[in-house]
Amino acid sequence: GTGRATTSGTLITLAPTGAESAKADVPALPVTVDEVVATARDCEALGAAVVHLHVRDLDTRPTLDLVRVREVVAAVRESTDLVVQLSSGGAVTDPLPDRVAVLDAEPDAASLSLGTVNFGRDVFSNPWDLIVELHTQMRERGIVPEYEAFDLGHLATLSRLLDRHGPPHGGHVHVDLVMGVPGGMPGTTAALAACLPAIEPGWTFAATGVGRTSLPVMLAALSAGGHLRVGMEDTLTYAPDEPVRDNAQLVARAAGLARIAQRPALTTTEARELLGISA
Ligand code: KMH
Ligand code: ZN
Repeated sequence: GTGRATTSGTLITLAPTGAESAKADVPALPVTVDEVVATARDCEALGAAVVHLHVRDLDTRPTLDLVRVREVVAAVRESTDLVVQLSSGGAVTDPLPDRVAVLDAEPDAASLSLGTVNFGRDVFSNPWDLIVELHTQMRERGIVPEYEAFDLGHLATLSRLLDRHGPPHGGHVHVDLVMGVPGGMPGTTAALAACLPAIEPGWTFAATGVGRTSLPVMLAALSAGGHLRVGMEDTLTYAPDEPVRDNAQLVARAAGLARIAQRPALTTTEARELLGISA
């Protein structure tokens, strides 16, 4: 494709927690309801428009327990205007049916990973039938997917998915390139550029680079007309030998670079319009 949809602004998605880091190792990681709400509010004020949520239990471990997931969704909705996007990726150890069941919490949006990938020493399992199940359930329930590509081939899977199973709820296709996972595509400008021809006209894309690839991926995405995802799910080091202080520090840097690129952060209202989410 050539005519990727562009907007005058940058959609910034905050991924504050993830499922892979332990609170004991990263004390600044938001894991309680209050911590998640506080970081969501701070980051909304700095330019985040979407929050990508993984939920932790009272022992700070990742959980897909629906009571807990609903509690966090409600608390973030109560205190912010952010688009609430639940992870359907969960943790690498989560049973696939439990990852589908998070849709019962009725988020505005949910992530939808497009293929199985090695994830360090683990395997992040996303077989075709799961992809179709999540896509179909989201269509039926009025949840907007954010497709996640960890590798170039995942974009071909997205084209095949849409050909066979129709457009997502809201009609707009937004795909996040998750780069720099050990086992997925590298977090480099060259890899991002290699993805561009596979992004079809009318789609929008964001990119996030895990670990030290955060900054080069961010700059490459901005220069290519893409959007951004940042947060402590993906990045725990702000600069060499400097741990991330909090999510706000990462969102502030992303919003600053978006401003410099003359594509300032979209508001939550603009983000809903772009993603096809009704207010
Ligand atoms: N926790 C990773 C194995 C997603 O949220 O959709 C998968 C992940 C993707 O974070
Ligand atoms: Zn995630």
